[in-house]
Amino acid sequence: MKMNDFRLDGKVALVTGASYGIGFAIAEAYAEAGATIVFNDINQELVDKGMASYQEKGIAAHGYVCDVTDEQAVAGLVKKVEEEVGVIDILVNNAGIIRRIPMTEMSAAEFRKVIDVDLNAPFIVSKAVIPGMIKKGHGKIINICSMMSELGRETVSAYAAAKGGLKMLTRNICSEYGEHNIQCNGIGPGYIATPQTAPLREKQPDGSRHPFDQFIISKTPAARWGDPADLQGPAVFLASDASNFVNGHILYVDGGILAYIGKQPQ
Ligand code: NAP
Ligand code: GCO
Repeated sequence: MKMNDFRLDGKVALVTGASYGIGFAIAEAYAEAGATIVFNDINQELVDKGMASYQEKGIAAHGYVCDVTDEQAVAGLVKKVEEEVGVIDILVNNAGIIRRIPMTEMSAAEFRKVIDVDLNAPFIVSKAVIPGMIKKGHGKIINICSMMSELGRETVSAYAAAKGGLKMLTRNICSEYGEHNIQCNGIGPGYIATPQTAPLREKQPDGSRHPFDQFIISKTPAARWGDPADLQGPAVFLASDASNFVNGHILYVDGGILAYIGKQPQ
């Protein structure tokens, strides 16, 4: 093994939904490792916001507006990227939403929307980039899974169903395209401080921590929320030649949550 195996020089990386949050952090690390960054988001305002953030970091990213649930739009995005930037070597299916609603109060439309973004879209985008990867003779697909790929909790039925499905889609892409030197793995972040989890960390009127915030601290051996930067090293590893024989694996980056029953009463 050479330390260069962890580099991404000469690679084109598409990170979906990467104007901010986890996607942005992963793209930033990929740029640091030498990759050319391509990202999309759902509207021009977010893409512009993302472009400004990348420029602030000295990253010459390529940003595109594209709804990842729209198969035609995704096909058009991949074609445009191939024409303007190059064939995609690394895909991170990061774009995602969550709806926290008790199942019996959730409409089928709300359930379908979460499944559409968090599960159907990774299928759609992966299907669009795999042919180019086969032609190139290599490819890396990284699906951003979740604790909810393994565990349930109240109010996140659609999200857990989607992220559980994404774990198995990861394993199936591995099974179907491994012979083309395409590795498909997942990253399962623990509880990470981003806009998506901001409601779970809101200070209470009396200035105390949100009950869920306290709950997560008690369930995490690291006794802290994760930062998007905690995901950068694992994401670079799974996008690099250093992981060419790692396939179909979900790498949990959770501070130990999945290994821990929770802080016992003192
Ligand atoms: P976030 O802050 O909500 O960012 C998600 C990004 O995806 C946003 O830019 C969002 O745009 C974009 N997006 C949503 N729907 C889209 C669509 N149809 N087409 C294109 N872009 C779309 O989330 P995050 O916390 O960074 O999470 C990123 C990924 O990690 C998600 O898949 C999430 O499920 C997963 N994850 C998060 C955590 C955590 O604790 N934060 C833990 C485990 C897994 P909008 O701003 O318009 O919504
Ligand atoms: C929630 C949180 C989690 C995190 C993440 C944990 O409401 O439980 O949003 O789902 O986003 O998926 O891994």
